[in-house]
Amino acid sequence: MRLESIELHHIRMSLREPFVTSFGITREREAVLVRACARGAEGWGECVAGQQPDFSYETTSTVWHVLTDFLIPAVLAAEVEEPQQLRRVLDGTRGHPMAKAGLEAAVWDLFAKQAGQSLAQYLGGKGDRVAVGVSVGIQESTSALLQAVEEYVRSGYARVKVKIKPGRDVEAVRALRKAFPGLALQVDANAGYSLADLPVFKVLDEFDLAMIEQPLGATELTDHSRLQAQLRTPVCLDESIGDAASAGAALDLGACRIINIKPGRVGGLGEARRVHDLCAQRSIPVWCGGMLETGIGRAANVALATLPNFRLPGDLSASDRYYAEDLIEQPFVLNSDSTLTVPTGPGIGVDLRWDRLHRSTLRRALLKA
Ligand code: NPQ
Ligand code: MG
Repeated sequence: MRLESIELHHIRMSLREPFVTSFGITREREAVLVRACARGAEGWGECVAGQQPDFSYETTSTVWHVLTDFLIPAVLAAEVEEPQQLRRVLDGTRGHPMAKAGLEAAVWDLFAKQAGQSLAQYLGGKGDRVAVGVSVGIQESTSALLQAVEEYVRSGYARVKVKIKPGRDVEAVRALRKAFPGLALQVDANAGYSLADLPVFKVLDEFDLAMIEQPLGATELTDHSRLQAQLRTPVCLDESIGDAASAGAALDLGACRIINIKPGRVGGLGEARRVHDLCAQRSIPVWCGGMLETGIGRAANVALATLPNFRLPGDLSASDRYYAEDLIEQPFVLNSDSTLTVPTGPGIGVDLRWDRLHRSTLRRALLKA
């Protein structure tokens, strides 16, 4: 089958509140949505690169450039019989995993719809709910953090991840652990520390955290293995894992005991499933990360998280965690057991709100075969 057209929408959405991490502050979320059309059906995907090259080197501008000039022309010229075949076409371009993942996701959605299956089924997942948690940004003060976490716990999140950065770590986590003794709690440093900060991690190691996510630089696999060797708490890698090969290397080195899987970071749902399968073979639990997705990207993540080795709660919060008005008809709502319900309709199983999409759109492009 040949794809007939691919459309891009560069959007900007207002976040309910700014999201602060060790790399910066995000007030509004930009993203590029991809629509792939063939034989009267359409699929949607979301490129999760942000406005700045901070979490990764990609931005909405690099995604736009690489998609319109290289990836989309290559895909429109190719015969595609199943989404896994896209890899060969996309690998003609080096890097740019978030651009590739958004395009690939649109094709997965399209093929699942044509097969009359939900994306979860089509990927080989099982179950009607996935366990979720919430990611809480760095707050003004420890008391503001306690209050924010209190509200999320009250609204039903059974697992809380808090962002840390140098100088905003030990005191905050100590206060949280004291206020919420039994809470499943974990921290995410977004690569903000170095091995010289070992004393900080030694203190954090005493707070019974579920994991410490990406403490050191993205390329510092060796230092992560030195750190993990000195901690009881599992290290989880996020930014360091770019594909199944780097996941294998990290595990060979003992750099982590848990892996966070984000389709955007590893170049697509196909590669995400390969990282999942590799970790399953090695008895390493995985969970699905989040990138402040709209309902489109969130729905694909929820489908992915139905694979069996997603054994820990994902950063797959309800739509209203980030957005007052999500882009989809059926926003994701938190169930009382700290889960989201997996959509059962064909493909990603959610429908776009065109009125909201139009209001959020900064620019559009349409490429035809
Ligand atoms: C993480 N996400 O796990 C990321 C970091 C993150 C939910 O904690 C714009 C683009 C803003 C990408 C904010 C969560 C972002 C972003 C945070 C990624 O490390
Ligand atoms: Mg992270």
